[in-house]
Amino acid sequence: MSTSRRGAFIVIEGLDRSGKSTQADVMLDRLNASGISAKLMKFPDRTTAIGQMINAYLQSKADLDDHVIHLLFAANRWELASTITQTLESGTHVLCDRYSFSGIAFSASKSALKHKEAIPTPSSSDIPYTNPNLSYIWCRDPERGLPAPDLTLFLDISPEAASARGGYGEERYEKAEMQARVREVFGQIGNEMLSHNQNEDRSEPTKDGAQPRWVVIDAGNDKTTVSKDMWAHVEPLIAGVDSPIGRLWYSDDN
Ligand code: FDM
Ligand code: MG
Repeated sequence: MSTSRRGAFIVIEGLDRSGKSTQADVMLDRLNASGISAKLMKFPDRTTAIGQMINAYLQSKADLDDHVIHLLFAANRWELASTITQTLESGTHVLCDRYSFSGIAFSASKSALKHKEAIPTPSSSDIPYTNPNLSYIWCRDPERGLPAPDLTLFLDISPEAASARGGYGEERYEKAEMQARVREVFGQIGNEMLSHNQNEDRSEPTKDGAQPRWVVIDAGNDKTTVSKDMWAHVEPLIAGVDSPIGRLWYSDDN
């Protein structure tokens, strides 16, 4: 790889039990087996002091206000943002299991969604909202300016198919109703990102600074098919990236 090229920042997103962690491991092995330098990161990173607070919340050992836990998840990314940037600049690819999109989707799912018409799955609209203050925009704001992924692979699976994979665990958000709502917000994020996919020149930030590459992968398929589908989007990036690292939802004028 030429020294002027940086690593690619690849995020894997999706509901619980969509296969993110499995697929991230498969991809890391594949890259490393080809002698390509790649680092796997995961959010929440439960090893830091902030991560331990998040862990206690998720395991219901601590109760926190919905705004507070949202900001802790975002802070957990900000405390590792320089590690991401430095790793990419050293020429190593970063694979990331969950990122800002989970941060928005899980918190905003506690609130009513403003743009209902943009949401593809109205299935859980009868579920009461627990916190009307966590608007989509409020949830997105603390993520603004974080290193932007070059590619986000959204592993899409219905909550029904996900729970058929052995059920959810014991953690706070691992409930079918919440997962259905989270999928709706992921749909809204996907629409927002896909609307930028028209912009072919990815070296230029889009109007609101979002990096547009968002790809939906059918995660209901078998493991090998999913890996293959994901790889088709990753392969063009493994020679490295020429453009500077973008910033999420960021532009100079706001
Ligand atoms: N989660 C994850 C959030 O609510 N916000 C975030 O910013 C992130 C990264 O934490 F339910 C939720 C998603 C999931 C829980 O994640 C723990 P893992 O991937 O299961 O550890
Ligand atoms: Mg989990």
